[in-house]
Amino acid sequence: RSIEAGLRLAMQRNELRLMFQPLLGLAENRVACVEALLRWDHDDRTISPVEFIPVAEETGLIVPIGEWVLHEACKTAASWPGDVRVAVNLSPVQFRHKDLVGQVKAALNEAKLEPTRLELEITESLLLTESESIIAALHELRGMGVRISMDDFGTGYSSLSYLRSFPFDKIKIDRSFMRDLTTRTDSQAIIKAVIGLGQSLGMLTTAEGIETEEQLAMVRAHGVSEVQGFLFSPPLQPAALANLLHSEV
Ligand code: G
Ligand code: G
Ligand code: MN
Ligand code: NA
Repeated sequence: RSIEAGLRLAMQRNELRLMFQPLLGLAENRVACVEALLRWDHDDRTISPVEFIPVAEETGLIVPIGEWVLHEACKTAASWPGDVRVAVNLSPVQFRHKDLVGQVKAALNEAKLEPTRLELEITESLLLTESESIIAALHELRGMGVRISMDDFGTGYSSLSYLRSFPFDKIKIDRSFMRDLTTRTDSQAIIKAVIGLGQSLGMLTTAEGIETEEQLAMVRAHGVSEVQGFLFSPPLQPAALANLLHSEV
């Protein structure tokens, strides 16, 4: 497959890069966290992770690619002003690799980044197996001070049980719930309940995919901690993100 062949060479050819999307903290009214999003520039086009992450997972290439993402994200965050955190998406396949915790430690050390400045985003599918070694790795990372977020919450099979298998720091509510927020009362009720659930469990909540002022007003009224979406900012080039952060200090 051509994607696989190209992906094998992508790192040595420097074809991978990160974009950075800021999350706005509503209480502070400033950037609370920035999500690193992988891009692959190949053959005159930019390939979305939606296309190549599945191939990277099947072939195991996600392990070295994920390691590169960790190092690059930590290095970039170390240059930002203030205490803004960086969020990195992790694939379940990276957890099956034995030394994920060691990779995270190495990335933090090399960048001289405090562990409390790193967030790791995992999806519900990681916890499908309820594997003890995965839960142990999550606890070890959290014990170091790294924050663990549940990404795309609400799209998996049994979301609520996962909240009992691990004490997440943050729940990111999937953007599919924002799409019809202003027209469907059931979506509103779900959002309100999930934000309340997060508050009861002592977890921060992020509303993903906020594109309109109406959506923002609604999630704000329900007490969401952070918003992410095109209304506040799309994913930015590293320099543009750094400018945004410097304009805040
Ligand atoms: O940025 P974009 O909307 O194209 O991202 C599409 C999907 O790819 C999202 O689900 C996002 O979580 C995932 N993704 C982006 N960057 C990374 C990454 O570095 N590692 C992994 N595993 N997934 C990523
Ligand atoms: O699955 P995950 O939440 O990691 O996916 C992040 C992806 O969501 C990024 O690739 C980003 O491009 C995309 N994204 C971010 N904000 C918005 C938004 O407001 N609307 C839509 N449709 N996508 C968004
Ligand atoms: Mn994410
Ligand atoms: Na998401």
